[in-house]
Amino acid sequence: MVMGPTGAGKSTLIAALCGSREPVKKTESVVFSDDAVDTPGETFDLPRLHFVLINSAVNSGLVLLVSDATKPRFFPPGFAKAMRAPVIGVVNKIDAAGEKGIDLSRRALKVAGVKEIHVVSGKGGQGLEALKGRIEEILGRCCANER
Ligand SMILES: Nc1nc2c(ncn2[C@@H]2O[C@H](COP(=O)(O)OP(=O)(O)O)[C@@H](O)[C@H]2O)c(=O)[nH]1
Ligand SMILES: [Mg+2]
Repeated sequence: MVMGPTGAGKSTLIAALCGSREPVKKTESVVFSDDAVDTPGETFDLPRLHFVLINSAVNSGLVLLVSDATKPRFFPPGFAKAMRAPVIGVVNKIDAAGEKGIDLSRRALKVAGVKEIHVVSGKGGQGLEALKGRIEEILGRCCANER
């Protein structure tokens, strides 16, 4: 399951990890597919909707918490600890971010209680192989079908 602020690149990241060529559209609801559970950023941006994320994640084996390094924002302290599944932090959009943004994103994820952090670009492809390897280690697979 993938969660994080609106526009952080969550849907683009799922498409890149799973080799989808479909154009990425705005995510209007929690979308359960064979590959992953994608979530609208609004469920993250509005703290009163955090229960949606926590409930939707109960059957997930892994949560990716995505931070946009071009627009780093702090997460609620300890947010990751509300999840039953292990949480991997993803610093995204490093193709377009500077060192400072990447560093702030890392710090934001740490404040959220995340221990393991991957630094990637869903669009440019940097870091995706390593992230995919970790997902496979934890879940036994990354995507439903390698396309
Ligand atoms: N530069 C850059 N832009 C990205 C990256 N990933 C996504 N975007 C752009 O960020 C915007 C939001 O992406 P989307 O995947 O819909 O974000 P979501 O709301 O988190 O699902 C789109 O305009 C994407 O093209 C990335 O790795 N680098
Ligand atoms: Mg989306």
